[in-house]
Amino acid sequence: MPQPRPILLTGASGALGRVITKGLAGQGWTLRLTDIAPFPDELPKDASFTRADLNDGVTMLRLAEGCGTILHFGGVSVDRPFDEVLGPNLRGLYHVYEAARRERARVVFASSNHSIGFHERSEKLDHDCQLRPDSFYGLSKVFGEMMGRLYWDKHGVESVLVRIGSSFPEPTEARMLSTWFSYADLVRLMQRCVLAERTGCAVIWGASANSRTFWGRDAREKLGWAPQDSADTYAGQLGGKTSGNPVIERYQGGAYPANGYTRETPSPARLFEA
Ligand code: 15L
Repeated sequence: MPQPRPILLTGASGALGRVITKGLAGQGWTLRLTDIAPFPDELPKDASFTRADLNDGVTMLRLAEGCGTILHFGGVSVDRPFDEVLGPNLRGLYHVYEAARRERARVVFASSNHSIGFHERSEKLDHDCQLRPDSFYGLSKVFGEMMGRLYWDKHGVESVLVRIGSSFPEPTEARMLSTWFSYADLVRLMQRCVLAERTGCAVIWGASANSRTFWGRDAREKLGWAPQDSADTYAGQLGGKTSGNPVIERYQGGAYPANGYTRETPSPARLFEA
């Protein structure tokens, strides 16, 4: 059996990076971990860690040498001003894709629901819906998804673009009854992303099997993945846990669309305005 090619994981020291490291350790893969922050856990036997900035393209190329998959979870992961997002999420992403092109590696990109966050909660979206970012952070995820598209169309670099909902140990408010993505479902998805024969450029809704979901069709069959957990069991305790802010409650992205919002607060009569 040929040795599987190593996996490069960016953002390894972040919450999801740590979960993925733990989930993929001990399964026969060599893990190359990187982050701008130190790795806070004990390093698994089959992993190495390099502290690096995504802005450093030379180091990213070196880290990706020989890798078959790059799980790209690095960069700014919350709503921040444009200047803070620019380096890690745009230039850094370019470095990741250039490395993938050179190594003929597949990229799994941690996109976000904030790439479509200005869709109304009453809408049910498929993977090919219009992108409607709700923040500069969300806009950087749109950029990332389009980067994946460009590198597939132009260079045949495969991407799995995972629009992550809310990946936390458990849902904590009513919106997450729709958006929650359990850690176990996330890890199982990563395993399929690494193992799948062919993915092309695929969009996946990164959410558990929540019956209140905002999201419909995607490319999961291609990966052989289906979520097994659900936020439904939390409905009784979280159903009433809403914000009271009409902008937050109107849009799928929750607090992000409302942050810095300067349009008139919507009245019910305007709820379905395009
Ligand atoms: C995200 O993209 C963020 O990384 C995370 O902190 C949450 O805000 C999540 O989206 C969400 O929408 O719940």
